Amino acid sequence: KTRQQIVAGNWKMNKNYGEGRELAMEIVERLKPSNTQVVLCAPYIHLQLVKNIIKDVASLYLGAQNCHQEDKGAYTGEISVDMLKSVGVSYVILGHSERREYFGESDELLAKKTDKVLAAGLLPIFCCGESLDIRDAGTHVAHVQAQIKAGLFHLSPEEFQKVVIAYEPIWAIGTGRTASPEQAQDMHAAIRALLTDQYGAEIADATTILYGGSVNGGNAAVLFSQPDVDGGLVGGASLKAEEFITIVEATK
Ligand code: G2H
Repeated sequence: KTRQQIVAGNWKMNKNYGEGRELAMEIVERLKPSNTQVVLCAPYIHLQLVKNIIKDVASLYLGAQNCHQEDKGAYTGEISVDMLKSVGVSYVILGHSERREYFGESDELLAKKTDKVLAAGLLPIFCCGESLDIRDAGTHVAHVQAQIKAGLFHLSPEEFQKVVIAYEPIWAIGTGRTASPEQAQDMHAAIRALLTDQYGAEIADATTILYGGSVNGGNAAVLFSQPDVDGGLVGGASLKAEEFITIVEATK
């Protein structure tokens, strides 16, 4: 594929400091050079350590799982984009369904966070996806398109070109139930069609759209072979170096 392929490991709230160090070191050992960008989205306290471990590997990037929408100030417990940038973060996951559901993140808030990430020169991995109820009602395409419009379509074309989109059907997250390759492809094509309407074919064709939701070493190759699937956002299977590398090697 000509588009940039990306595999991002979303460690979520897993791995203590020592375990995180071991995982990052094993990934560095096992990773073979390729054009696929591999992003390690570690918990905040691991970021500097992971950066030190991966810094000499050209295809490895550091990612955060969230950020705050303000520059700085009295926001106890929060982390700013400037802090992330200062330890070498490149990518920031925004709007993961777990953040939307458990932390009440709205489309409006995510639009603000997107602006902050881009203003800092970082790259958003903007998550979207529907619940099982919405899938069953048949309104999933409209739902996902509405999330993208609300979170991203205030961006200029120059800004939007920096965005990576991750489609993660909520019913496939951590459940072992993956979207079929056809279901993933259909949604990715619908997203790209929406991007074409808003930003034109050239930008839409160059946008990396990741699939997420129970991606593993066994299903990655068939998912990533779909024409509009440009890699994955991987949770559980990113916690084991060998399986994560198998998933990275499934990109072409
Ligand atoms: C979806 C994914 C990573 P998992 O949340 O963002 O997690 O691969 O465990 O379903």
